[in-house]
Amino acid sequence: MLLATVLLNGFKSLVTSAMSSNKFNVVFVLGGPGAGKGTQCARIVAEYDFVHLSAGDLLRAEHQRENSKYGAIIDEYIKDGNIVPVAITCKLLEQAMQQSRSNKFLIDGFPRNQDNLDGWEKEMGDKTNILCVLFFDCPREVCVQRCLSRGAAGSGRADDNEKSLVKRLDTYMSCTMPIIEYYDKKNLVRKFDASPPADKIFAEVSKLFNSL
Ligand code: UP5
Ligand code: MG
Repeated sequence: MLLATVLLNGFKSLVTSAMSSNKFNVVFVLGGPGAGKGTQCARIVAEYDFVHLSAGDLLRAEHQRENSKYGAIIDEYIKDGNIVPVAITCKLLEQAMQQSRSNKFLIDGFPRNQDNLDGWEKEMGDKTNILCVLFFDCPREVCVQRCLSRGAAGSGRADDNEKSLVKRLDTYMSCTMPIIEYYDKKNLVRKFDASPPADKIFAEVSKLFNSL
């Protein structure tokens, strides 16, 4: 109990000093496909003063934008469950951050490999404070079931099918887990069991955000 209080106070002071600068404040949100990153982010922004930026949504919107020079490449990467080159994703994220009036962001689904991490640190490292990394830990079969159900319900996503999901999950395990481990070594990761109902997960997430 005492240790938990000490850790929470340490975390609070870390966050307070990080937030006091003029930089963008960022919470990264990671977890497997269908882990519930978007669902939890929607709930967080409804109650707390953060703006939600989903890297996947930004890429899908760019793919659909008329005359986008990246449309074809994004389509190819997403369908194959691969990770789009960081220059494209980072540019979209930075644009969205600059256009927002906020300086507190939930960045959902990024960084998901070493290329993303290197590109982010090079372009955005000096302009941002990373407050923490939310990690929604979800069993593989639950991830698959959620994405397939969403696809069957008409999500329209090119990657909500069995073939893409095999690749998405492999990419997550081989490329994204090492990034989560990298941040864990920096003591920035806050892990949540992503299998219970969304309300129950959010009750845990709220405890963290109430302390920010
Ligand atoms: N659901 C959610 N929570 C639930 C719960 N607790 N109990 C029961 N059901 C729950 O949820 C998925 C589904 O599950 C929904 O139907 C929801 O109602 C239900 P969601 O909140 O959408 O989960 P999320 O983790 O956001 O799943 P998503 O499919 O969006 O995760 P991905 O990481 O696969 O998708 P993303 O959009 O981030 O990326 C897609 C692709 O874009 C990547 O594979 C990659 O090719 C590309 N990409 C990049 O290249 N670079 C990037 O930086 C980002 C993406
Ligand atoms: Mg999502």
